[in-house]
Amino acid sequence: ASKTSITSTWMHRNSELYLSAIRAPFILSIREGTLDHRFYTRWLGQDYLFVKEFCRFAASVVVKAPESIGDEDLDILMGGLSALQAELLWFRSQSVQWNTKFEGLLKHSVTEGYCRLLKSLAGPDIEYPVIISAFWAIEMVYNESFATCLETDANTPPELLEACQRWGSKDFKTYCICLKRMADRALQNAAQDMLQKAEEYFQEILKQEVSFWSMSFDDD
Ligand code: HMH
Repeated sequence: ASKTSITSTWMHRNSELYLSAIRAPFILSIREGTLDHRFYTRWLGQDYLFVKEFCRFAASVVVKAPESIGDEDLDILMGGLSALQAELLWFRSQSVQWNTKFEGLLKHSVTEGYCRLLKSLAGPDIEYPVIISAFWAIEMVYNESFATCLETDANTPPELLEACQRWGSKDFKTYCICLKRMADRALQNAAQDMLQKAEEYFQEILKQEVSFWSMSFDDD
């Protein structure tokens, strides 16, 4: 008999927080076609700074992965690193398209806080089941968020479609589902205290995502 997976249990147990992370006013206003372009370029710059730290975090997932994960799972992780390289290039091309400079851009305190969380997850005291489930959570929030901007009744303006497709596409969803399976497989054999630690990080990630969207949507 198949049981509900651990990651699905977390989503149900933290549904209020989860919903606030994937239905942020920032995302809803893209979907409605009302997002102020200043907010988009602010998000763009801060997310670029975030993604540069996220590259180090993703590399740490590979470092922590046990040999037992198998070839397909290693391919998924390496595909993720490769996609991040393309993402860095995309951010830089967006900065040209939107006429906004990344040089000298400073991290907002919210970005700073989220990057600090990434660094602590990449640290030596964090085990693979904890970091692989954090990896899934971070990618899943962006997928679920941007996917709503691609629904048939969405009014997403054409100039924002590229961003929405980057994270909201079917391909990215498939990647997230693969990460979710990897997380659940790793968590299956984890002790109770590690499961609890992993769920606490899951909650912390959702809170950081809510703050990140709010920062992007706020008037200074
Ligand atoms: C803040 N969360 C944030 N930025 C991202 N680019 C992702 C998640 C997913 O890649």
